[in-house]
Amino acid sequence: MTTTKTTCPYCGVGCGVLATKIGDGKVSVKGDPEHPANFGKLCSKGLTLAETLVPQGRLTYPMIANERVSWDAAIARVAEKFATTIRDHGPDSVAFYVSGQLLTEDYYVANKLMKGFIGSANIDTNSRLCMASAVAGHKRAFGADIVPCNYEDLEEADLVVLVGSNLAWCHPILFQRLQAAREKRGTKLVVIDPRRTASAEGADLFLGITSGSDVALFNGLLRQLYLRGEFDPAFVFSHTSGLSEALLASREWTTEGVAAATGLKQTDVEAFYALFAAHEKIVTAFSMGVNQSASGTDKVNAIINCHLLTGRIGKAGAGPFSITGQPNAMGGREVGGMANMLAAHMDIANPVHRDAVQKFWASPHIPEKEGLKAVDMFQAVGEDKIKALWIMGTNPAVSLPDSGSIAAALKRCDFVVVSDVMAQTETTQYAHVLLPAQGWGEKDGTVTNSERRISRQRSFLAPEGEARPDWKIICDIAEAMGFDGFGYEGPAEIFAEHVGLSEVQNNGTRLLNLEDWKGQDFEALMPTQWGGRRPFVDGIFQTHDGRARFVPTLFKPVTIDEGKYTLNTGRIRDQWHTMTRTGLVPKLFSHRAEPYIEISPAAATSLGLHPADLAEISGEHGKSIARILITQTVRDGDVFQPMHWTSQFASQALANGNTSPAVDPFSGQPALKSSAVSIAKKAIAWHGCGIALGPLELLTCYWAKAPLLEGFAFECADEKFPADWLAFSGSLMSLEASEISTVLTGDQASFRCVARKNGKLIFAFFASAQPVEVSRAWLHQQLGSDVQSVQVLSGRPAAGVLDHGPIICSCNGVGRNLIKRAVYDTHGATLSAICEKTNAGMGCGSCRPEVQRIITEISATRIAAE
Ligand SMILES: Nc1nc2c(c(=O)[nH]1)N[C@H]1C(S)=C(S)[C@@H](COP(=O)(O)OP(=O)(O)OC[C@H]3O[C@@H](n4cnc5c(=O)[nH]c(N)nc54)[C@H](O)[C@@H]3O)O[C@H]1N2
Ligand SMILES: Nc1nc2c(c(=O)[nH]1)N[C@H]1C(S)=C(S)[C@@H](COP(=O)(O)OP(=O)(O)OC[C@H]3O[C@@H](n4cnc5c(=O)[nH]c(N)nc54)[C@H](O)[C@@H]3O)O[C@H]1N2
Ligand code: SF4
Ligand SMILES: [Mo]
Repeated sequence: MTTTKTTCPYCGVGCGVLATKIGDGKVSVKGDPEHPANFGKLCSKGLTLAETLVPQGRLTYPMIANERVSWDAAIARVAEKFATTIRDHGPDSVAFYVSGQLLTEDYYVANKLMKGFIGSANIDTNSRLCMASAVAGHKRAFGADIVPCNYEDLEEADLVVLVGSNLAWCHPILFQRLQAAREKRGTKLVVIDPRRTASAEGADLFLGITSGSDVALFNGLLRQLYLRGEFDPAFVFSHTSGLSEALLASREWTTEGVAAATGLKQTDVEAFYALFAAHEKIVTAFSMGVNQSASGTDKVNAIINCHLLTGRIGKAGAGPFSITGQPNAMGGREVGGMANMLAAHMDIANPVHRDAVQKFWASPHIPEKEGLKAVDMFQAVGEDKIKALWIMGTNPAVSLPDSGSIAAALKRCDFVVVSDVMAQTETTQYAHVLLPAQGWGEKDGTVTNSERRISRQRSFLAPEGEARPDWKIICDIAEAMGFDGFGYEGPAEIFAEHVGLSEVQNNGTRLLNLEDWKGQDFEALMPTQWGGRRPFVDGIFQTHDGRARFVPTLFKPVTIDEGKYTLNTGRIRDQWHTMTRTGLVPKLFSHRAEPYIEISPAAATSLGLHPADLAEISGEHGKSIARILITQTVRDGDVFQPMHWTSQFASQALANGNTSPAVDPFSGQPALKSSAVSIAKKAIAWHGCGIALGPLELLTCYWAKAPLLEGFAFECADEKFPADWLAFSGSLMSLEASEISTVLTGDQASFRCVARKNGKLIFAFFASAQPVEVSRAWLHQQLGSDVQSVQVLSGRPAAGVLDHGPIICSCNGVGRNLIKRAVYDTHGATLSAICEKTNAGMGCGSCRPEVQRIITEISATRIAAE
């Protein structure tokens, strides 16, 4: 058995993974105890990586117009079409749309090809939807895109402020490090989010602000700190400039005004300001609730301003910490893979930089102006200004705002090339040419995590079918277009070139200098941070005068018309983006199996919505359908819809069908967290749910499906009753049954059907006029078993057997009811005791905040009752 040290391909924590082949082509995966990001731990997504290493659904050979072709033919076709388009319409008539999930080497050559050889800056990336505001904010304040913090800072801080970050679900291993530190040294935690997320469970202060009002809150903080003299005059004097302008911009933000703008209680605002004033070591960690906003860049700078004023930067346990989303969001920025960057932190606008990069590449061109940013790029595609588009490692038909217009643009485009690991995605369906890329475990290269740590992703599997590494595909096409400089042997050579470029024209002017990597054995690279242990430790920034800049920031409220709701979107604990990989893992559906939308009790009442109703969510241009989840965790005017579901798993669930393409003026990042939508109850005659072995196609009605170990679980609903329930059930069954039992009650309004084959349960279906009340977690486990049909027809376990209820812990399959019972049974039990007793939270630990919430809720009702 050989074990390979590699890095998790999901989030920006960048956990080290040990992958071992255990025979039969199977792989086992565990956390690398030596990796400094995770010290051996993995979250639910990392732990189930092995289950994604399956041939199912993979794109295994190149295709042109949906026909299998050879690599030579595919490469020739793409090269020829790009070359003729450039010849006929100029270099700006083509574009690449790439991804923070590419490796640094892939990204490097894609950028080199577009900027140096095609001669356009039309290369942008899904990082535009993710990190662009942080990048713009860093550049405005520090003169360069530098994240000044390390993970240990979260452990060394006395106060951690999470702004627009659901760290518990989106960066679970970092959250666990923070929780461990809190237990050890009592770190205070403030969470600022319009939703009371899992990250807010157990926080010292939760600020449930109005969507988009962060600038007001931090401008008010700046003003208060200044007025109270709680700042570091020596640091401000020696290392910054622009304070007076920033203070001027924040002068109107009295605590009262802040309370009004943010919808917070004045006492809560004051409590936050007092906490911030009282602690020296403060980390403000921020993520998409900050970046994905029409004032995203100002939000970033409003936060940084407060750290500059107090000199809380470049010190242990202190700093503004932008948490990156994708595994290589940071690496992509290092190689300049965005339309407004050059490479190696050099600037398009700087002629010296342009000249240096062009010489280094020995390239025929170097663009003098920025290219199109993601939203504008797709608009240009829709307007036929971009005629050839190559998409790599991202699924824009799902993930860009106003996805209807993205689909229309792709449909209209003359030539769409898609490199992906999967054959069928919302985006691959528009491809004229499909290029099979190697996935995680096959490909080889480097990624950089949120704390600037470069780690290796190493290959330990033979590629599936004819899949090739992304860098190789890009280089082959570059060569076929007649360009020199792409004849690399492998990623090591590309990485070495990237290292070399980081030194060009540097002389200490750019912190991104990779000289320490020079001459190192690529195979043996250890996870190492660039920029040293602590950027800005000397108070020197990368502006021309070495001073950091205060930026005056402007509060722009999110305005939503009367009667509409603010659509907030984001992530759930166990799914990754558009589900192309986590969608292969049954366990990862046990926590949330159906697209849903969170709404407050008051809003639900005013809309006549009841628990588990279906709602129609309508944006300016689109519509989606989701199950209603009534919860106190969202504000009355807000709804929250996960971004994950696609047409692979539900009939009409694209959250981005409803989002608006409005962008931040500085970063071009879309405001994905605050679109105006209408919500209405969907008129439904009947609701259904069930399980089925074998493939499942539900075409005619509302549906959602989730994979089980074998077969699927499904939900469905329709406006009209089917003519014949038995015939309808039969249409869902893909296996021939040997025994069918049914119960029909109440004048057709309620129907239950169970089918077996050779004594095994192969199908169950429940329908009724109201949302179906059966124990799903129990039902899902019965598929393929020899459970009695009468028991299944009852929809729940036998009397005396506990119905686990909805699954909270997906690692160990522990449901809510079991946890509740344990809490009732043991008055005053601690989180650890409940976890040990129920086995919840004993796998990856990501569900512990939810277990804690159950304990807290029950304790609260107990206290009320006592
Ligand atoms: N499980 C899981 N983890 C992931 C991913 C995944 O798909 N699944 N994706 C990865 C990627 S690429 C990214 S970018 C990260 C994202 O990580 P996060 O940014 O933590 O995740 P999100 O759920 O997008 O949004 C965070 C929070 O912002 C809040 N928010 C919305 N509007 C505002 C606002 O105006 N102000 C404030 N203060 N908060 C607001 C939302 O309510 C939400 O709780 O996660 C990474 N990790
Ligand atoms: N409404 C809303 N929309 C959002 C967000 C939000 O919070 N709300 N968040 C935004 C953010 S922060 C992000 S990062 C984006 C993410 O959105 P996307 O990037 O569109 O989502 P993924 O599902 O990660 O898409 C990755 C694609 O690359 C493929 N792939 C995986 N590995 C490889 C590889 O090695 N090579 C190649 N060539 N392909 C590969 C996968 O099969 C998949 O099709 O979504 C954005 N969209
Ligand atoms: S926290 Fe989870 S998803 Fe993120 S890198 Fe670690 S194991 Fe992977
Ligand atoms: Mo992201």
